[in-house]
Amino acid sequence: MSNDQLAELHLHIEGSLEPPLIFDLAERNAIALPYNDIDELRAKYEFTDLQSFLDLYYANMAVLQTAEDFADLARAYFRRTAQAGVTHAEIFFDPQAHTERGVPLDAVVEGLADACASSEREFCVTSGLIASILRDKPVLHANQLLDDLLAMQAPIIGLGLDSAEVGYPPSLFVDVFAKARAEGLHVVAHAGEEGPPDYIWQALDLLKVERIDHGVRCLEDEALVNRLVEEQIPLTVCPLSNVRLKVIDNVEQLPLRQMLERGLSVSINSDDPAYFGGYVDDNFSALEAGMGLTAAERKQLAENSIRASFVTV
Ligand code: ES4
Ligand code: ZN
Repeated sequence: MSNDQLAELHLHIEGSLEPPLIFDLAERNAIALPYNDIDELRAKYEFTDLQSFLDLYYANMAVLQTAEDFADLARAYFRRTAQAGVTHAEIFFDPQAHTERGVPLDAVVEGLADACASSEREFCVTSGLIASILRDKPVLHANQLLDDLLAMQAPIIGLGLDSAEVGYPPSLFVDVFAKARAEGLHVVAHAGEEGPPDYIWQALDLLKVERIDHGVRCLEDEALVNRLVEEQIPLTVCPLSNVRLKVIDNVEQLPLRQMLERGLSVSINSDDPAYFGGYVDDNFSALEAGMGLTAAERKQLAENSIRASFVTV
């Protein structure tokens, strides 16, 4: 692996929807926004916890209507993440957040897949799509979503689990994850962001996930840390996200050095860059400023990201 390879493994494409694009798409689709201008919208970007962010994140998606909108969204992400030094991206999307608004699943998938193909040529970023289940919606909807994706032979590499965590344990989704695995999809889940270490155990033992998204609360459970180290289960950590959602007070509080020294396979990711103060490069800069991240640590994190990726590039 060359030193200049870097993968982003934890990125919600809808979380890369920047305020200027929200206004452009609102105009294109004749959608009335409840804000007069970008500054008024930006004033809403103060979050107290995960749910306060999710409320705005889902509301802003109203402007995403057509395959072209999804393609424009993803192309803007690829352009920016290429500048950040990312060479490979495994991208979450939230199909239920769109189908429940009446947007056809194939418009979402077609737009995103088009952008993935054109961006590989234009920006030299390889990619894969991971459909993510909204865990705070009925389990039946998750089963239906997977069936629909399989029926349309959607070009996805995996299945994920996101949205409001506490109260929606991985155990609810055993059947849909078993089916996804049987169909040859990779499986990952958000766990241990706001939820307890037990949710990480469940994601591993019940859903048999290959990576944990966030997972920072694993440090509360020594036996769990041992397991994650032994099996080299990757943790896709998102420092600026954790700060903006008040999981931690500042990036210095993230025990990243301790995690690396302990042998955990950690990578650095932007999660929802339009909402949390930046892309992967901004996350690395914050770590350099906040905890004096060294060049060797940075190299280790980049190597971890490539090793943890699903697509051989
Ligand atoms: C998310 Cl930060 C975060 N956590 C859980 N679900 C999400 N969906 C988009 N961003
Ligand atoms: Zn996330």
